[in-house]
Amino acid sequence: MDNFLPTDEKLIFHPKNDREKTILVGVATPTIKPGQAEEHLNELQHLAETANAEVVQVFLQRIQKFNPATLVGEGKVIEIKDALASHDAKMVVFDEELSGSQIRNLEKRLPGTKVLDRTGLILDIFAKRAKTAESRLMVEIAQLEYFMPRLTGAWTNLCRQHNGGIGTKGPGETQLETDRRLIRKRILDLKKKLQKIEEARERQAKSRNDVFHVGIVGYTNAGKSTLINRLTKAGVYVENKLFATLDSTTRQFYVGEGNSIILSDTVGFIRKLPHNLVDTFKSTLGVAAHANCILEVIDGSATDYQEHMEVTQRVLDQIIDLKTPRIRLFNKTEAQSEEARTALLESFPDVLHVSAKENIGMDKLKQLLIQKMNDWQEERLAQKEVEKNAPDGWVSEGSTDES
Ligand SMILES: Nc1nc2c(ncn2[C@@H]2O[C@H](COP(=O)(O)OP(=O)(O)OP(=O)(O)O)[C@@H](O)[C@H]2O)c(=O)[nH]1
Ligand SMILES: [Mg+2]
Repeated sequence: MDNFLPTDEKLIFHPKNDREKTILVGVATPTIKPGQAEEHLNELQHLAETANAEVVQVFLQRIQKFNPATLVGEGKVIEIKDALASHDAKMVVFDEELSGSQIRNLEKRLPGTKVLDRTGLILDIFAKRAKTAESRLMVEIAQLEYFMPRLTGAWTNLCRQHNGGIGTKGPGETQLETDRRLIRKRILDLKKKLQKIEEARERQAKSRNDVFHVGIVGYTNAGKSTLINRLTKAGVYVENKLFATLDSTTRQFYVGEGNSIILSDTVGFIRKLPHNLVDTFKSTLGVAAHANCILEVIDGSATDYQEHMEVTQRVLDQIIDLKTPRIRLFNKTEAQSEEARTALLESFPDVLHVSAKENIGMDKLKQLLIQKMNDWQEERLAQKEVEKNAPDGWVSEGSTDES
């Protein structure tokens, strides 16, 4: 069982293959603002290209409510089928999450087609990007949790025991139950291994307790890695693709007068990330959870930057103490029009505008970091003073190692 999903079988798009022709499908309900559905689909296209797919057609259906059987309406399924045939494509990706039965129904109506959703696509990218033992464990847990309720039809070709290929009938119920039991056990084993790594990370974080630690967070592609490279020459991989970074990188940033700050780059956030994925990735994001200050990078040139900020906030709510001091940056300022920049300045007068790529605003950022570091040092000194004067055995709330 050690290799339930052999490395290559974890990938839906195989890197060696030619780019796989793919059709994308988005659904806009009346609650979605005009333009928003198109932005979501653009992002899905970027994700598909990151996964090495060739997008041949994009559908957007406006509907009152989702069709429980196939998500989109019957007529749209027929249109998709015709489009798949005319492009000779064998893959369709939905922007919304599909249930196991929706995948089954769609595969029945679109024979010979791999049907997946945004999460499946993200997991595929994660599987390709995972480099360290820690991120490989996280990806495998997330994949198994995702595949378990979908263990049927095309998904079976991801499972070692069933090499039935695309569109073949799934295993019988008894076999499925056995598979699910084995997968649950595998997930538990992997989680135990991951916990050990997390504990080691926590010990490491505690051993660095004396140095001010800043976690760089933000939406995927905002420029987090470019920023850490700019500040520390970290040499982190940067690319105009989503999820370029999966493993966190930690570097020292010398700020003068014998002081250093620790900066950590983390995995980017994205909208519609299922809860279990955030949960699993808490380990990498744990780097941010232990930070003394959060540096949030926002792509100020993105038209949907506000949604990026909301998504970032929702993820942060789950992983950090909201009292943690925060610095916000609008990055890519040189790529914005004058009007867009002015509008941003009016709406967010306290947010710094920088360009990590063009080296704009870095001095101001450094000053701000030093200021936050000084505040933190002062607070620590005050805290130590309180502890020194406290009666024996009394420990104040803020003085535990977790702080
Ligand atoms: N125009 C412009 N592009 C930038 C700037 N900073 C970063 N980029 C570009 O934005 C893209 C993403 O940069 P990364 O640094 O990889 O972004 P990231 O936030 O680390 O992304 P993930 O690791 O995918 O979450 C790359 O093509 C960068 O060259 C900037 O200040 N201006
Ligand atoms: Mg990155």
